Amino acid sequence: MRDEVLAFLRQNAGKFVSGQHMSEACKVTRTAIWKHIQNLRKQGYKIESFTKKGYRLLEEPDLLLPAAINKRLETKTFGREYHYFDQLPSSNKELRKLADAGAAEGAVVVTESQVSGHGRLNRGWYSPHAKGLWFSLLLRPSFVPQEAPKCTLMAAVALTKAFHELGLSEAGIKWPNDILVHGRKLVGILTEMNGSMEQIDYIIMGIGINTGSTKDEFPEDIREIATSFAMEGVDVDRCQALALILKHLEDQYQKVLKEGFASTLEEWKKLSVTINQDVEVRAPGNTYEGLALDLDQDGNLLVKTKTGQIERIVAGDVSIRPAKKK
Ligand code: BT5
Repeated sequence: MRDEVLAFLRQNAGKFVSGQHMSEACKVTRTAIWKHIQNLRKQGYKIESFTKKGYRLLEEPDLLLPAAINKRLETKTFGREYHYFDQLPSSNKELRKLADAGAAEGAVVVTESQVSGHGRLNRGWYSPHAKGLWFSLLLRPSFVPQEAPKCTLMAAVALTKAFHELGLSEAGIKWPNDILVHGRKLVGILTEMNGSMEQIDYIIMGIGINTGSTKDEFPEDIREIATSFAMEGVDVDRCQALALILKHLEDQYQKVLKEGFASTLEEWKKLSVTINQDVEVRAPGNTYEGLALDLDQDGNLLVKTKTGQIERIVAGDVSIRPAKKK
C-alpha cells in the first residue's frame, strides 16, 4: 500500500493527486491514504497537501539505492555485493543468512530502517527510516579467532578517519565500540563472529551511524546520550558518506591483513577519547574507577585502579564510561 501511494505521487511528480483518486484506485478509505501520507512524511518524504487539491510530492529522502552507491564507490570488494532493503529486523541477522549461504567477503547489507536493530548483550539500537546508516559488512579473514575483537577497533579507526574527512573533526573513539562527539554517542559497532576455536568462518561488522535525527526525535531514554551529524551541524549526503566509509574500511582492513594490527592500534590510541581519562569500569558484580592508561597488543584496555593496580579490561566483559567529575 505504502508503495502504491508513493508510486502515484511519483508518477505525478510536481502535480497534485487527489486523496479521492488514490483511495478509489487503491480501494481503501481516504483516511487510510492520509495515514500512509503521514508515514511517508515521517520517513523523510516532503509532501505538500491542500484541501480540494490533494497531495504533491516535493522531495524524497536521499535513499541508499544500489545505483546511487555504486556510482560513488571506490572500493575493490567492499560494497560491490550490495543488498539493499527498505526495512529489516536487523542488518546483522540478514547478512548472517547470506554469509551462511556463501556470500563473498566485502558483501554488505544496507537498510533504511530496522525494527529490531540490536547492540551488544541484546540491547536495542534505534534505527529510524533514512535517518542514519544502518549496515553490516562481511569479512572472511585468514587471521586466528583471538584477533577478531580487534576488528571493532579497526572499524572505529576507519570510521573516525572518514568522519574527520566529512567535517566532523570532533569525533573520537570510546573503548571498545562507540564513536562519540562532545561526549554523545554517534556510532555503535557490533562485531559478531562465526567459526571454531581454530578458524574464523566469517565476521559480521554491524555499524549504526546517526545522520539525520534531531534531539527531539531520539527516544527519551537515549535523548541525552545520543547525537547525529545533523545535531552536530554537519550536513551529510548519506550516499557519499557510505561510499567513503566503505573505502576507509577496506583500506584499513587491507593494512591489517598486510601488516597486522599493531599500527592500527597505534592509530586507535591517537583517535581515542578514552585514553588518559578517568573511567568507571562496570564488570558483572564489580564497579570501580580508575585511569585508562593504554591498550595492550590484544586491544584490551589497561586501567590503573585507585590502589595502583593495573587491570586488563577484555572487550565484551564490561561497560565503561567516563568517571563522574568530583
Ligand atoms: C552498540 O551496542 O553500540 C552496537 C550497535 C550496533 C548497531 C548496528 S546497526 C546495523 C547493525 N544491525 C544491528 O542490528 N546492529 C548493528 P551497545 O554498546 O550495546 O550500545 C547499545 C546502547 O546504545 C543502547 O542500550 C542505548 O543506550 C544506546 N543506543 C541505542 N540506539 C542508539 C542510537 N541510535 N544512537 C545512540 N545510542 C543508541
